[in-house]
Amino acid sequence: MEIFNGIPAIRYEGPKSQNPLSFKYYDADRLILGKPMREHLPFAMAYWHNLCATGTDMFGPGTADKSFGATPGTMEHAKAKADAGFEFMQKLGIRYFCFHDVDLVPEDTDINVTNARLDEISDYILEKMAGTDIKCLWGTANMFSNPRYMNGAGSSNSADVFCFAAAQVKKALDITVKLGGRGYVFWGGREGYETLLNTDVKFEQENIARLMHLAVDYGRSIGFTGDFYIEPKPKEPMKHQYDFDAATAVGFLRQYGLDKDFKLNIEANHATLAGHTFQHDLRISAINGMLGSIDANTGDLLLGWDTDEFPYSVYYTTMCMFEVLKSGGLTGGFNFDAKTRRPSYTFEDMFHAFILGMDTFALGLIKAAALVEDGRIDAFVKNRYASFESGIGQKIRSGDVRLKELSDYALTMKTPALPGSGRQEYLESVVNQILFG
Ligand code: XUL
Ligand code: CO
Repeated sequence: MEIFNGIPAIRYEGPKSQNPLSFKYYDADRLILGKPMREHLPFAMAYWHNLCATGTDMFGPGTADKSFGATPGTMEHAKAKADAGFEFMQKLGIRYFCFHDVDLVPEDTDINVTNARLDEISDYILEKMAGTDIKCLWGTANMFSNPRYMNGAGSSNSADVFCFAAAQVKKALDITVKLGGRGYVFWGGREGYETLLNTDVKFEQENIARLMHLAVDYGRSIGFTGDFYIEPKPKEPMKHQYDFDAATAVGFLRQYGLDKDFKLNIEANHATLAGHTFQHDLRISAINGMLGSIDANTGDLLLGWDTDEFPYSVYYTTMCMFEVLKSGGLTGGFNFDAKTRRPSYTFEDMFHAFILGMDTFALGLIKAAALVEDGRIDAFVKNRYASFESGIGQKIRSGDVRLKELSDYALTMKTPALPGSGRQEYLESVVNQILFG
């Protein structure tokens, strides 16, 4: 039975098309730097926003009907959501999905019942996957909504709650492996604190690392060969979240010996909440060999919370794809962790949102490839550090020098020349020329 009646499969029609239900830039087979767009951009649907969220906010109930013809809270509804999701992905040509355990099925007060439901729905989803090219990008456990996690999961003060977190991680890993997931995410939803007056930060961080080690051991024992990811976020829901940003997460993973199994899942809106640009956190991840996957969305700098909007800024997606291309691509993908605005409550809006997101990333990819091919930016950066290519600079790089020698060198110079213009305005105009020229 068709759920999104009247909405056809979305096709590429080119930038001149005025058909709202068509791609203007995302042309799956088009080669960019020798690789088809579909391979550069493994897009994923976030089960939670697309199939579960109705637009509820602090001030009122949802506006969108996501019952898909079934009664919410039932297994019939869980299957209807899967039906809707697969029809949706197929109509858009999206090849991956991401899920939390509780997105798939209603949670029971008895975790054994919830787990049995997860077994049933994952059988059903496997059947739906067969004969399509749709795969699981990553799975995760929701360890932040249930009141038991009010003080965190791995970071909870309660050993019993820690065990529940372990049980959810174990089951979510089972389901991720069953569905062939490429990755497994830890977003530290409430892994943080409100006040130091009641918190042992060192103990909590060690416990989070313990939970992650246990997850890695279990995952590898059941044949999970993919990457584990931390998804950094500085605040919200907690005032202080431990995985503040990419740099913090890299340090944490190294400190606790988790860096061989983990990479980062960088979300644009989380990076800006941390006071960084999206591309900053991508770069920090990439230079540490930990750029794994991306939660593709955008925030609103005027609002300053996690608005999870569909990406619409070609400037930002260009900068993102510039980082991704230079890092050699993702092992994960681009998960639209994004939701339609509350007044965009119709099925058609769900399609418009994904068309917007996919086209914005496709255009960003095209422009980023043009920046790479143009070469002026990379050449400028390389040249900016040219003083380290020879002479004293080269000696510094080779480590073949002592502080006194550098001091003697400086003293004979008396005063150094200025370091050369950063040419920021010129470089920004190069970007504009590539974007709009
Ligand atoms: C919350 C967020 C999550 C994670 C998965 O801000 O981004 O949806 O992506 O738990
Ligand atoms: Co996210």
